Amino acid sequence: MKTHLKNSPPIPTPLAGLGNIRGITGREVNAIQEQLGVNSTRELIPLISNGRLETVEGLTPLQVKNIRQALKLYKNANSRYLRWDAHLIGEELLRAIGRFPEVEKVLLTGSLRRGKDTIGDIDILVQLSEADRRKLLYKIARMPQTEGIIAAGPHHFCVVLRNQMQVDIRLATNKYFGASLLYYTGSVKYNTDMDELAASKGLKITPTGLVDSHTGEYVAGEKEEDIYRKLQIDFITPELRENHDILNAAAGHHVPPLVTFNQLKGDMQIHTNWSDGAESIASIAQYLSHAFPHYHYIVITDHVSASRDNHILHTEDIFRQAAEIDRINAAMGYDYIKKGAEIDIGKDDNTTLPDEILQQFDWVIASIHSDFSSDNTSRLIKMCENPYIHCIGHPSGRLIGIRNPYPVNWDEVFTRAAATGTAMEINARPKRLDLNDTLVRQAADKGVKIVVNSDARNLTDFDFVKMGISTARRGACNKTDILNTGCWDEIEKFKATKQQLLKK
Ligand code: DGT
Ligand code: CA
Ligand code: CA
Ligand code: ZN
Repeated sequence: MKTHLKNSPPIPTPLAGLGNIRGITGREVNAIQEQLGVNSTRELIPLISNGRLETVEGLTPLQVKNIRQALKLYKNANSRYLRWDAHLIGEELLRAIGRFPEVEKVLLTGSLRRGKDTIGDIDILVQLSEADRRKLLYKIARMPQTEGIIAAGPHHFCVVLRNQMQVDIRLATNKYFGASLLYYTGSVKYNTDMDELAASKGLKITPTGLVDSHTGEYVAGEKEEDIYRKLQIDFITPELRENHDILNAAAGHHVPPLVTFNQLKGDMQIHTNWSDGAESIASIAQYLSHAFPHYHYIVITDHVSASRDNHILHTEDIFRQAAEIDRINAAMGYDYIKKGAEIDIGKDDNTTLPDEILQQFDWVIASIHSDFSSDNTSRLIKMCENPYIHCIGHPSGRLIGIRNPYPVNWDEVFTRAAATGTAMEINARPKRLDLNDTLVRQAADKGVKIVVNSDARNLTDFDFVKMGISTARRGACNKTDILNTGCWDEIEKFKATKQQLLKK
């Protein structure tokens, strides 16, 4: 039975799932629905580019621009997965498939192996004998993760998982495992460039081997390295395969050495239950000293503010927190835990805490947590010029699939950061990965030091740092580009240099 409340306006039928699209108001939805006859989210996506959005009366050009932006983000978020989510599922599949006795080797390929921020589908390469392929197909079909097999050929199974993720499983024998690994790691552009290089040497790269382009005779293919050797170029690590100049560097034998996770000496952005984290300082210290034994130090950086908001450490409490850190360090026998803070960058380009307070900390990160649409260049530069701020947190402000980065003149910001000795963060939270690979490279080229942090709120978050390291590697960073590969003495030196630079 339908009833209408007296005097209230008719309630429009909501578009299916439309409540989920961030950045489009109910009023805008109604206008679009009434005037364009659009009735589902699916029908909204073409409006990004078909010009019909512009014909809707009552929408200003700015509104149209914002709606288009929101739809683009929505479309991307719903067609690609965050790398972290795909990584967890990919690793689970590797363990499951690797346990089948006929499987000789199994690895991730595609964008997941290259370490992209977002992943379209999971690609897996399995080595086993040709005789065992049918058996493997049956076993994969019966895995608890599998919903169904979409396609199965002699070299390839396409699987849909119960979570609706798609997985391409390619099959190879030992003879051409390396060739398949190279081919299915991609990217497509990289494969085309490699093809050109091979052609110039009378060779051709195929998933079943590097072959002579005239006779088709097999030349190499067991290992990726064998193929690079035959092409007379340096091996190119998967994270660098989307880099424009990498083939030239490989031909000239100057592929840069890249930073590794084991080189990290500490995590420099950690939240505890003093602000918005879930864990106590003691349990974090106990966990990290066992699970990440190569860390020499960790920096506790709760949100600190003079306001009394929830989930923020009030300035009156920083001394109590410091005393707790001292107690735990004393029990551990050395200064493992450093006293840091993450502070907000104010709207007026100022810090939200006075210098007298900032000076109390071993490490201060300044981050933008408000005003995400204006140009934030001057806010970031102002932070670089403060002698007590050491690092800019999640500098671009993007949230993958949710919010685009705010406008910033990066050239100016990185120039000032380098001149003032201010570090830039790679915040490794899966939705952030901020700075991204390209900006990291741009910063490092200017001489800006990069800090890779988990920004953890829970014990399981500390592993995010591994994704942050991939981003650094995609940005071609080596150990010296990353500040937290240094021991604490080097961090103190970095801070002292900043003081010196600002005195000049
Ligand atoms: P994604 O899935 O969108 O995150 O990105 P990828 O790179 O994983 O792309 P995907 O899954 O379509 O294919 C995996 C790799 O297989 C790709 O990076 C390179 C290789 N590949 C796929 N299609 C082609 C093609 O048409 N030509 C060449 N040369 N390689 C291809
Ligand atoms: Ca893929
Ligand atoms: Ca694929
Ligand atoms: Zn933050």
